[in-house]
Amino acid sequence: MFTKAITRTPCSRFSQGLTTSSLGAPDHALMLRQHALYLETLERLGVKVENLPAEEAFPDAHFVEDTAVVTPEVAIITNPGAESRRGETATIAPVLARYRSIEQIETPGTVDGGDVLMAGDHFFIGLSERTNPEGAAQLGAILERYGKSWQTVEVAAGLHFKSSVNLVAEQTLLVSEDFAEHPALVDYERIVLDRDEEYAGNTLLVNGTLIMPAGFPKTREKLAALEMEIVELEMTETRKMDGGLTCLSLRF
Ligand code: CIR
Repeated sequence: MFTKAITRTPCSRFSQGLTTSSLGAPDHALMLRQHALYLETLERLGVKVENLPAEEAFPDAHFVEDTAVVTPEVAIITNPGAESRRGETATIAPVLARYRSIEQIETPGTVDGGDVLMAGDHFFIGLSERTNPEGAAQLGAILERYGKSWQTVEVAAGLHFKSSVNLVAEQTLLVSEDFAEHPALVDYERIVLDRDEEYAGNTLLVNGTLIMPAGFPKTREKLAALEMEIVELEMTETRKMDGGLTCLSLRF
């Protein structure tokens, strides 16, 4: 059960953040409306949201998920893989320190929280352009000290591991075709996304409800088999900046 989430208002320069998408320039006013609905949805699901003020110096800073890995016992501040995002952790660490003891990933290790999937006491750490083997090893060593197990998984396509693989029930993963038969994931039930709906893979499980991006009917039908409440949110503006539902919050 998540009781808390940390989020951040997208800054006015958010369209200058990093992106590989060719979906066009995002609209700030629409982004703020979509972000507000996201916060409202979390609150409705029993999560107390602490929304931090926009950070004009860091246009990707509302993707707070990348700045930390939060377990029930500890918050591990990451060292984001993109140089332009390194400074984002400075304002997150003091907030998390109110709730958890703090650990830190150090250079030359890099980790983005978007590469880290918590499945109970087991952690998948994606190796990507943002998360390097040194960062994964540091994170794994910290997790072990708190009684957790972990493994690395190569991220072939997409920005982060959670662009392709997410937990939608205790033992069920929503995965892209690339990960459908991945040996690291075979102990889980797997729901496989259609190629043309891969963006919907970034679905967020919050207290028994699935929050998914709006406009992916085939994925919605597959998820309906889980017999859980499903909420669809418009994610068009976040998607233009390579982000998804999980990126916009730290939940614990
Ligand atoms: C970036 O490229 O870093 C941002 N524009 C998007 C980060 C998305 N974060 C995530 O998937 N956890």
